[in-house]
Amino acid sequence: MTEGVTAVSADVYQLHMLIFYICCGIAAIVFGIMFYSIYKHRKSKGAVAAHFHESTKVEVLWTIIPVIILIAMAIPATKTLIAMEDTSKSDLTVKITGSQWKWHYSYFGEDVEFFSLLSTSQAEIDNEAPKGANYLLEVDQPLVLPINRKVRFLMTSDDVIHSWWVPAFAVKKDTIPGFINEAWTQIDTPGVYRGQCAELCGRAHGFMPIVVHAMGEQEFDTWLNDKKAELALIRAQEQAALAQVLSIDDLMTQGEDVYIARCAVCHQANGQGLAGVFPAIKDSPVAKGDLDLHISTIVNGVSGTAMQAFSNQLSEQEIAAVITYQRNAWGNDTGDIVQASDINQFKGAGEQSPSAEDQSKEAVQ
Ligand code: HEC
Ligand SMILES: [Cu+2]
Repeated sequence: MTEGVTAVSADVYQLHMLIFYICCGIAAIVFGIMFYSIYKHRKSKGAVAAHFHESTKVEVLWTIIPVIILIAMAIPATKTLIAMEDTSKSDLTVKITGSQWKWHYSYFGEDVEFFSLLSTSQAEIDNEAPKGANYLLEVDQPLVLPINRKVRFLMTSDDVIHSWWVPAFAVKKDTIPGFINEAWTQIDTPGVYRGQCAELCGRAHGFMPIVVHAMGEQEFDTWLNDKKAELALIRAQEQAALAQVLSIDDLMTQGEDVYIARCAVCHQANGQGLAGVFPAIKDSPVAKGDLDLHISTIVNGVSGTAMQAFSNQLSEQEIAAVITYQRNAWGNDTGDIVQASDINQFKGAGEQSPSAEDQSKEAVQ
């Protein structure tokens, strides 16, 4: 157990040690008396057992003493628990969304949001390269937080239950689909803190770590402004990409990158999926068949399955590239080329005609 870098984590640590020492004390007294009695009054010394029943004095004592000990432990424990739940008067709110298998961070009212994905290379995982110091505990984009400010977390999930756990903050909270949990932290020391998903959430549960960069307040403000500018630029580039027509080679290169980063965890790098769990893309009827169904599968996902909607996770350009890649890699060879504008058009058409969900709602009404 770590003392951590927040007031709450220090309290939790102290509480743990206090109760641990109380347990040790009780054990020493109880076992001490027991072993002493066994030794001192042993049969070989001619000890004769006393025959008596009911001693009100002793019974009252062995009820009252533990009750006092329990109350003495409950008071500090309750204080710490109440402090952990008190998310009021926060300076910054970050929404954390878990999904298979990555974290999404969104800074409230700041127009800054991004995904945070495992950055350990597949070669390290496959034992083909030496493992780095932060093996499976490193991400492409860490959560950045200021020190000395109260940060409130709102936690939810897109699919199954995950749990956001950073031991140094003593924050460990389940993220539950359709439900928002709250937690908070106020970090004392700048640094890099690592954690993991702590709820068994499927095949790549061990591959969705958490990394938090805690920095000085001014440094954080600068970072936030830079990030805003960076994201605005990316959005502008995405807008510009809608008008671009890329060659099949460019689409295949970009598509392969997107596929490896975002799809291979389920459908596998060789496109062959995992039998019975994740369908193969090689020779897939979807990847070789109707284009609209293929686009829809990625944009809208397949509801009720692990195939999530990538509409808000990838840009139109990235979706176009990965679809082109899937339709032409591994001998799929359809020769189809999909451009960002096609994806944009598909999304636009979807907005005009009522979706399947709306239709079913109407049917119910
Ligand atoms: C978390 C696991 C997961 C990830 C990540 C994932 N998929 Fe899927 N995908 C699935 C599952 C499960 C299905 C089967 C859905 C069903 O039952 O129809 C599927 C189905 C598909 C299909 C239809 C295949 C067929 O023959 O039925 C395509 C195409 C596809 N995914 C493309 C993608 C692309 C592109 C990406 C990355 C941008 C991706 N998937 C990422 C789990 C995943
Ligand atoms: Cu998880």
